[in-house]
Amino acid sequence: MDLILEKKSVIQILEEIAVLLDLAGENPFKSRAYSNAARVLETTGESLEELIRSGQLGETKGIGKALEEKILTLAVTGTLEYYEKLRGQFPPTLFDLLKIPNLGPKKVKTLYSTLGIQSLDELEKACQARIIRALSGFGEKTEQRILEGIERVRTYAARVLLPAAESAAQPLFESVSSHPATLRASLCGSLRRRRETIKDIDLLASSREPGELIEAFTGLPQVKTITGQGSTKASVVLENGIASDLRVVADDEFPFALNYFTGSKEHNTLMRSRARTFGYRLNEYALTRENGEILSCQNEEAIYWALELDYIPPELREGLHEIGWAMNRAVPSLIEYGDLKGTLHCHTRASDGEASLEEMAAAAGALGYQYLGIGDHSKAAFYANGLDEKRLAQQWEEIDRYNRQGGPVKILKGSEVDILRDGELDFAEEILLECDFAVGSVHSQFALSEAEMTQRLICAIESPGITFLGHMTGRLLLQREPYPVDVAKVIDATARNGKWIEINSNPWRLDLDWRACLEARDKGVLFCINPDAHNTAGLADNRYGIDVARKAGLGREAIANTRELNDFCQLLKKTRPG
Ligand code: DGT
Ligand code: CA
Ligand code: ZN
Repeated sequence: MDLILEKKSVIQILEEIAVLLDLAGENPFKSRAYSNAARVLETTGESLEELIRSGQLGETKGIGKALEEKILTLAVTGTLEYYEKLRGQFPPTLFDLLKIPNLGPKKVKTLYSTLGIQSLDELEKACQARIIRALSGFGEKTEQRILEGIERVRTYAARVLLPAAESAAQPLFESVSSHPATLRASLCGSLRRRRETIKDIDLLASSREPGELIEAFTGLPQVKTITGQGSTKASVVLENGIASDLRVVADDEFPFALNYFTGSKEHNTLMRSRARTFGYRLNEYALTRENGEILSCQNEEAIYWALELDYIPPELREGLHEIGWAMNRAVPSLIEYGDLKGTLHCHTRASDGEASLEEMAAAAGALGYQYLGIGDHSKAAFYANGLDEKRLAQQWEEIDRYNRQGGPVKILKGSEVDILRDGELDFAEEILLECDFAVGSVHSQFALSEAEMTQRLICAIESPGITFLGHMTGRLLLQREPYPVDVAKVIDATARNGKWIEINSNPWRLDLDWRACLEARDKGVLFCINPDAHNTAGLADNRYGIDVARKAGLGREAIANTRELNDFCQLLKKTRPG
């Protein structure tokens, strides 16, 4: 049987139907049936094809006859009249309101049915006119929070995650750099600095025939609309909605333009004032002496050297410590993409992962890793099919068997154990101490005060069995702000207890943030870069974690998992008492 929609899309539509039913003011049981069904599909290990082919779909707990039919229709035809009709009842811009934090379908329905509010702009105006606070169930505080939420939705919508920008940029860069009229080409801007989110793709090239390059760029198949076109610059919007600029300069200007358009703006400001201390003028075209004489620079390195600075890698150019480092010949030597010897915090099919132990291990081996730490969820994470003590013990047997047979990597036993509301852990201490490592993570009860959340995390990191906290601040980039927590205090507690800090490489998380890492390193804390992978492809996300470490200014020595297996295991033991 050929399915038009994959499981993921079916789940998404079921969830959307649940929201639409809430918006329509239907009986809450109805919408809960759809969100339950979505959950069930999400957590079952079996593929949608298998479920349908074996006739098990309708038998599955939480999926009745009516739902079975709808799921079948969706999967096979790609559409569902019931869903389309529901959707058609509301203006499409109304769904933007649901992206505002803490504004659920019920409140959106009130806004729509009592005031006819259909869009973010209309809601913003109503808030500014102080109309919203008068609605029942709202109030002055809610009104204020909605205004802040609208701001956030707009910022989120204006940016994309690094991997999305990277894969959109790759073909553009290849086309430009391989064009016969191109002398040199580079990515610039936030993408070259490896920022976690990106507004637009900045490209730079040098050429003797800029017009030809501009023509070729605007004519690329990925380009949807041309928003600006001159003789040396073009701005476009790509099919996927991301904007991109190409600038073309003369080849002797290339290093200066590269430096300027890589930024950041803050770094540029510091570079210009550094130039002024020598009586020079620096801009995007040249470095000039007071008498107008031009200092030629063949490449970017030469610009830094002309200003008596060490070369500064793009990742560090955020206007923080880098100029001071470069003046003192103290630019750190950063961890490189190939430096990891293994990784921890990966999931398998035992909880909410998609691959088996063996498949994950084989994929880790293919990346050149020597060890792979499995950290499936614990029982409190029931929605992720978390393991109880018995299933954990079974997994350990499986791991022992694997390690005895000898595969490409050594598998380390671990757990991603839920941190409960009060900071207690979901497994007893002796179980955690039997693991090779344990990740403590918050997956529920986010709405605590900063003091409570900080205490909760400190309590967890003080537990002898814990190696590090998973995704310490809980943020989801462009989706969810971090929970309120005093990161400095948690880092202090981590240092005091000889524990590590995770750099979670999942591109939605990149948590701990690079801005907070240096302070932790200076307190002597070690880091571990982990993909939090839920399938074999996810292991490769570690490159984004390495970007974070590089932006933080971390070298190989600060990262525990740059060590060979034996040294790494020694370090792991040091996180434990005794
Ligand atoms: P983004 O696009 O928000 O992800 O971040 P960037 O850094 O790519 O920013 P963008 O695209 O606006 O500009 C690219 C670079 O051009 C920026 O990193 C530094 C330089 N630049 C842009 N505007 C200014 C400015 O007003 N002053 C200075 N000094 N540099 C600027
Ligand atoms: Ca940019
Ligand atoms: Zn996790």
